Amino acid sequence: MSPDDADPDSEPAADRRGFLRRAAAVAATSVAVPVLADPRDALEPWRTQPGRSFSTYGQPAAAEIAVQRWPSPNPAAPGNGASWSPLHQLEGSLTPAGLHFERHHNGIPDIDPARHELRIFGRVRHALAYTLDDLLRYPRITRRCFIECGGNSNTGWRDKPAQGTAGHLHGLVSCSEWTGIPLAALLAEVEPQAAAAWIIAEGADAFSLTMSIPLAKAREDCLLVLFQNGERLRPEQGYPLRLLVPGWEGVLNVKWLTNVQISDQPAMARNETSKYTELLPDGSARAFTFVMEPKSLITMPSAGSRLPGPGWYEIAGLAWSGYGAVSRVEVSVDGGDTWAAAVLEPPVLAQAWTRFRYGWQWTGAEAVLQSRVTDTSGRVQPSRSALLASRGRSAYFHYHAIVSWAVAADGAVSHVYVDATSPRNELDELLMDRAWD
Ligand SMILES: Nc1nc2c(c(=O)[nH]1)N[C@H]1C(S)=C(S)[C@@H](COP(=O)(O)O)O[C@H]1N2
Ligand SMILES: [Mo]
Repeated sequence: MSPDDADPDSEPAADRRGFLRRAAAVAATSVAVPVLADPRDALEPWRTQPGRSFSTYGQPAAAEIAVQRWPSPNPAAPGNGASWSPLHQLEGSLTPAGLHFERHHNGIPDIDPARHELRIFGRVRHALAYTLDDLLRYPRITRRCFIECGGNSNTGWRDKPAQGTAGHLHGLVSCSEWTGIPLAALLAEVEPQAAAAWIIAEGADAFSLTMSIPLAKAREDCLLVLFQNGERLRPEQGYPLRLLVPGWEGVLNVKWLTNVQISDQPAMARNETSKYTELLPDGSARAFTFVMEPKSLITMPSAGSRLPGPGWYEIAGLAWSGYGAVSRVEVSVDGGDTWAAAVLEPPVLAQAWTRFRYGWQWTGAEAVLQSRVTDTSGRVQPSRSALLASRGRSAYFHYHAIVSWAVAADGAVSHVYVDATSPRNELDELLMDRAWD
């Protein structure tokens, strides 16, 4: 073979033999098996004929078809429920659009974008209506942001630890790259009056979700979203237009956005009176609990999986906070007795998911895995007993306590509570039919 024939991608044969020797040498500590024959000798059928041709819109590999959202088993009414994102089967810190969690109160409207309008009116100098074509002419920005339902993780309030996968228990949160128009740009056009203090956003679905948001937040960082992960919004996420309210409760992120009324007071609509208000232990009630607290959980390994045997594992998970960026994640493998810093994988952005990783040598003894996040505001994710003490037993929203996964001697991973006040390992079945907001 002349040097001219050399394929720049192939290693010389001598190096290849060296590689095989080295592979056999590391096999003692690796999870892989030693290579006994040259792997290039046997050709699989897919190497002997041309592959499938091109497609107009790509789909996941056939062998990955089981990676799916988990829809509410018992919708309370047509189109009222949720589908949980399979957090335990995903990697990185962005959610594929097709696996973004869903929460609708009355289904997904089939909106004709040519007839959809955004109207901004109320306490303004100029009430204005925008078509989609109008909106598509404005300058845009892109940012990563999580959206988390205020009811996410709320099986945690139950007396016994619900058994389910990380996605089934905590998957009403997702993180996307959103592109759209800063709401501030359109507010500058309509010119709110001096008395204006709130915006009241309304969706064009049959539920007409109506939510009040302080005008200061609307001006600060709210986004009129047109694109999600590079493509136009999915119908499930609010096509053709949704409001993004960074770091605040999911319900405020009004989908299929059509009306923005500028007001001097909040609407006191259903989801800010009969829902999203909670009695505290001292008898007072809290309302307008906008910001999502710092939260983290280990997604790998997590409940429902089984470690194949003692040895090396990478513990990995997700952390986020509505108050800013993640500043630290600690991992415990002994139920919270000792903690060690996890590695944060860039980018580490405000109000976005941060992936954390931690190397662990499992001896085969029982272990309890936990993660704990601190955010840039200094807030720390609480233990379950601390959260229960501050929020009482009437709480339903904003469960963000440390999550504990127990690893049994046979490698089986389950959900446990480790607080002194909770019965450890007394399992509850997973009943999620009313586990959203
Ligand atoms: N118009 C409208 N907007 C809506 C809802 C709805 O039912 N209708 N559900 C809200 C709730 S409770 C949440 S948690 C988020 C969920 O957003 P997603 O379905 O894109 O994940 O949308 C919010 N926006
Ligand atoms: Mo929600």
